[in-house]
Amino acid sequence: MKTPWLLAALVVTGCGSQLAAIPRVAHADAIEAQAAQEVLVKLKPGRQALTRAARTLPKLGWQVVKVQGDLATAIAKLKQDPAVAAVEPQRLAHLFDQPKARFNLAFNDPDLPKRQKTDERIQLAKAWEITHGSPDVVVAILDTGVDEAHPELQGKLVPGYDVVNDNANPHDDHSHGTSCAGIVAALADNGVGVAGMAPGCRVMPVKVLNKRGVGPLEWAAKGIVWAVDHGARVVSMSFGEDAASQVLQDAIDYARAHNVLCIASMGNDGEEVKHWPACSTGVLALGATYEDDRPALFTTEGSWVCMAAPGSRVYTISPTYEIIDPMFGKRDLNYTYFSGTSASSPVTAAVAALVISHEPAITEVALKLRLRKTSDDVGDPGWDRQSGDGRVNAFRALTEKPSAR
Ligand SMILES: [Ca+2]
Ligand SMILES: [Ca+2]
Repeated sequence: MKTPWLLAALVVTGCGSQLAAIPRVAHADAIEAQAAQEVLVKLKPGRQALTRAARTLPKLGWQVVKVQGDLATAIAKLKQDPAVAAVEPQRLAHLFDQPKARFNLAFNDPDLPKRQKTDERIQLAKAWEITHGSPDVVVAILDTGVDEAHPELQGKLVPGYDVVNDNANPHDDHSHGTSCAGIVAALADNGVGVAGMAPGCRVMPVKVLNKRGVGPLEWAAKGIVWAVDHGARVVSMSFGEDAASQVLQDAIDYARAHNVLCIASMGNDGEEVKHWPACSTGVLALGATYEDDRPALFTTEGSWVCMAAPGSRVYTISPTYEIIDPMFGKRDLNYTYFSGTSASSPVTAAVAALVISHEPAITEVALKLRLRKTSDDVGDPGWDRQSGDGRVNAFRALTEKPSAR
């Protein structure tokens, strides 16, 4: 409800017996309706007050006059009155509308600005005005597991599976999987750290890679089937093998037959190298872009790339315990900047999860098309070998429904 504070001021500053008839506490709508039939009149010095005055502003020389009939006619008539110096309609002041949501105004997570450039590229704040994601929509992260005790994953995980050790505890002994999971669904609005890009959705951790980040494709195939059978709508795979695999293709076909979208990273070779599942039929293969939207120089290129997503310095979570990588040394604790096409897959998985939250009935085929055709063209004009159709755009994916071309 707009507050007509100017009218309230008039009631207070006005004085004299004429005010007695005006209710002190009137319904705001009544005051607004009354104002529509009032005119403010300023008299020339020394002129007599108009007898019709309902109220006065004596120190300013103004009167409030009630008008019968058409306001414009009354104002025109008053303007011709030689005693009148000025006349204007009673106008309503109102509080300004709340400012439009700016960058990440929605949540209080203090480190969200560390992802600002990325989020702005994919129009995430505008997408969040439509949906933060539904807890019913589950993204399977097929990776090295997760730090299930991470404060930013509390309430954000559904039960997962450790294919490597064949148990129900997909604990992350590498860090890669935790960072991917955080990109999708890190806890929002808890006053710490970051927020996932689909913070209302949930993650299913499926460990298919060991602590060195390696695993036979049999594990990946088993992981895909397990994720599909346990309710995932999206499978994000930030890994690859350099040879074609029929068992992997069969698992992907199984996912697609169950309306589950499979997303895979192209790789970080900086040249054309075939990896599977990126090359597998029916997979959404993702290249990476820098924060300024250039296709990343490190991204693996090829005719099979479908689209791209931010994959440079994406701020996310990392395990709360120490992990020493034999190649890269000590991993960052709790939070980290995460780069590579490994980031592009979960970014896109999060956007896909937002779209499914908004349109639960969307098919895997339609979703793939939607993500591709609502992306923003980057790099060389049109489809190109680094970024495919373009860089994912969360807001456009939620609001545009392009037809098949
Ligand atoms: Ca947070
Ligand atoms: Ca392009």
